[in-house]
Parts: sequence; structure tokens; C-alpha cells
Amino acid sequence: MGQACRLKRSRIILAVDLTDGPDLQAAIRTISSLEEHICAVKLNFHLILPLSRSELLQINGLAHSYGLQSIADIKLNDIPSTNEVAIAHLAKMGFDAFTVNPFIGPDGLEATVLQAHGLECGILALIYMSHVGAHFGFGANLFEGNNQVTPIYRRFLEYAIKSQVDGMVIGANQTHILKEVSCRADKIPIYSPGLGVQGGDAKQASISGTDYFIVGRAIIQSKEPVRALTQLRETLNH
Ligand code: O7M
Repeated sequence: MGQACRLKRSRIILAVDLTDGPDLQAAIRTISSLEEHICAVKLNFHLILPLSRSELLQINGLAHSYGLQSIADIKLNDIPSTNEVAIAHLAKMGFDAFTVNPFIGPDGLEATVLQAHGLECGILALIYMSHVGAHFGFGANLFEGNNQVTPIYRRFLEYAIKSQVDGMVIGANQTHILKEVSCRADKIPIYSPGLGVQGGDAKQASISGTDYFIVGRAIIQSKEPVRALTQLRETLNH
């Protein structure tokens, strides 16, 4: 991602969360009109479910032709043999990285990293999501022996460091978590969704440790997407 970020001089990843249709042409139009200002695209169920394999290949080919990385955001959370099949299919469709939920445990997470690296792809691990209610899962406490209590996200962080994931996903609106994690794992880049509609502040998140910003509706649903994107990019580049 670092290379794409330097090439495009942008830390913004476009979440191509199209809701109208959506169809291949709409995805192509969206990416082509905004590619200059972003370093990657992130496709999730909005496109991966309705589009065909060959359409997804075309989208990823287009992204690569613009020097963009492409992330398949399916938050893998299954047994190792099933995760393996999913990663193999997604890699064949031209994706460069996959999101994984460390809830699968350290061995399961490490298996995804080994497989992805063997395919020259990357793994982004969820550490603390952005949505309201994320604290019920990622912030829940594990009661250990000796009256010790550990929030689950700290355990996920340990798994992520041990497995040598390529990135960690933490909500832009979770600034105290961003600060803590960026101090404890400063070599693993942090990817933050949650700006705008979900309440995160770009400057605040950037200061707190976010390396890359994942942005969807604030751009996709804007009346002036290029303007919204260039403004955000300028804010982040200064
Ligand atoms: O900018 P938005 O709120 O319109 O969209 C944010 C995108 O990021 C959308 O595609 C979500 O599925 C995704 N996302 C979150 O909003 N919160 C998270 O904690 C994690 C993700 C994500 O991308 O995980 C990889």
C-alpha cells in the first residue's frame, strides 16, 4: 500500500459501496472519475455479491491500471479450510488484500497470512471496528486468572502482531484505541473507516495514528464527489 500511496500522493481508500444497481459500468465510472485522488479501492458485499467473477476481475484490472490496490472486504471469520477457499477465489479475481476477523484465533489468523503472502497478497485484521456497538464485541472484557481483565481488542492486537498481518483496521472514531495501538505496534499500518457519516474526524484520527483512511458515503453519495475527495486529501496532506 505504501507504494500506491506514494505514487498517488493519497492516503485515501475509496469504499466503492454503490447501492443503486449496482452494475459494472457504475463501478468503472466511479473508480475512473476518482482514481487520481486515492491509493486503493475497497470492495465489499455491495459489489462482491451482485457482480460476477469476471466483472470483479475487470474492476481489479482497472484499479491496477491506475496504480491502485484493491481490497476485498469480506471480514473472513470461518474455519481455516473455508477461509483458505475464500482467499484462493478472491486472489484469482485480482484482489491484493483481504480483511479478516481475528476472532478466528491466532492459528487461524496466521494461516490466512501465510496463504495470502504465498499469493503475494496481504491481510488486514480487524482490531476495533467503527460502528455504534463495536464495544460489545471488540471492547468486551475477557476475565482471566488472578482477577485479570483483558479487553478483546488487546488480544486481537497480540494475534495481529504475532501473525505479522499487513494492516490493522481501527475505526477513525476510536481515537483512544488508535493512540494505544499505534504506540504498541508502530510498524503495522492502521486503516481507519468511520469518517464523516460515522462521526470520525480526519485530523484527529491522523494525529492519533491512522495511516490510511477508508471512506465511502461521504464521497460516493456526495453531490460533488471529486470536490469532497480533494478537500479530504488536502486536509490529510497538510
Ligand atoms: O464511509 P462510510 O461510513 O460510508 O463507509 C465505511 C466503509 O468501511 C464501509 O464499506 C464499511 O463496511 C467499512 N468499515 C466500517 O465502516 N467500519 C469498520 O469498522 C470496518 C470497515 C471496513 O472497511 O473494514 C475493513
